[in-house]
Amino acid sequence: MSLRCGLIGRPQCGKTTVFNAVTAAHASMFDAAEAHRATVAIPDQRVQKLVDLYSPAKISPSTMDVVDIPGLEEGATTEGGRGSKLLTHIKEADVLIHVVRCFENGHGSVDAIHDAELVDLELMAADSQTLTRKLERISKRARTGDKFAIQETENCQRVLDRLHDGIPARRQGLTDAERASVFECTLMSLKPVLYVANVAGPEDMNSDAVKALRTYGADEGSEMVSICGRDEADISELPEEDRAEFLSELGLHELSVERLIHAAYSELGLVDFFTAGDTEVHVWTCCRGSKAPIAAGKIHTDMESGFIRMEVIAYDDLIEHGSEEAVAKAGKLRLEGKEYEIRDGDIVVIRFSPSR
Ligand SMILES: Nc1nc2c(ncn2[C@@H]2O[C@H](COP(=O)(O)OP(=O)(O)OP(=O)(O)O)[C@@H](O)[C@H]2O)c(=O)[nH]1
Ligand SMILES: [Mg+2]
Repeated sequence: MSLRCGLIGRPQCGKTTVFNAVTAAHASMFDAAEAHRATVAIPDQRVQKLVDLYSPAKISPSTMDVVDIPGLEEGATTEGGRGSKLLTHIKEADVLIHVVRCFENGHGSVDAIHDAELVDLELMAADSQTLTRKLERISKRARTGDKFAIQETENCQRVLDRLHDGIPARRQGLTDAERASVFECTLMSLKPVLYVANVAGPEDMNSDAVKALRTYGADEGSEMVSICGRDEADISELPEEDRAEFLSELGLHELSVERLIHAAYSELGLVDFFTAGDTEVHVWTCCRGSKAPIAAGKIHTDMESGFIRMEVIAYDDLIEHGSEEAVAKAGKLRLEGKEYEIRDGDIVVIRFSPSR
């Protein structure tokens, strides 16, 4: 399952430009009403090393679906706004990549925080409608004295009140009970956010606007990356062998897609592990701290339900010793049980009893 990223932001903040920089999809900036969508392989240098070792017939990297969601202007999400398609895209996303304009253009001066807050207002307006509908539904049951409905009503009402005070749900410090009560509403202002400061050039990578946005993000525990959208979109069109040189001219070591992915993984607490052999090298993604059966379930549900044990080699050990046999000889092939927490870079073989 791909990591689903939704690009949001004020009109003309550079969403489509960043989309092109990240996906090399060459989307037109002029069909502003259309959502653009692309799937990109998540770059991971370890995969190439594994491919060199195993010479697999097939390579399956982790992938990321990126959607450039247009039109989050004022009023877009309110009843009658042209918002329902837009909202579906946002609701489907695992993480919202919020692009904030940190370059000057004809649309007024740079005010990163103000712009970010305006986008949040739209998300909150939609969330407020969703919560109000839920409250209408359950308050009838609450009036009959249904204890569960009374509790749900109180929880949802508290979240709604704070939305009306202008606090996005992800900044509300929700209790577990509140979180559970609003779960089915898929609140947009509760989605994890990764901020992208879209700057004009490398000299602006640490501008005042960028610093302000970083602090704003840090207040809610969100990551921020700066991207020279326009330059990096140009670079993504170059042949692969030429990219590094132009990137280093911008003072960058990694493509924007790599920087974004690192930030998204850290924000969402994700890790990658591998299955590797001569048929396939496959990258799997799961939450940091997942127990072995849950991780195995990413590969196949039978592997979770019938989990027996996991044979694990750490990526660094494999590279150091050069083969699975050599790792085993060095005593570094581990047998792990149900309580093992998967680590980033584990190369695993699952032993399980298949269901009948
Ligand atoms: N200087 C500079 N201009 C940029 C940058 N990124 C985008 N632009 C310009 O800003 C304008 C808008 O860029 P888009 O990528 O179309 O912005 P958008 O958010 O997709 O716009 P809408 O879809 O219409 O809301 C274009 O003229 C871009 O060339 C950047 O990093 N630096
Ligand atoms: Mg656009």
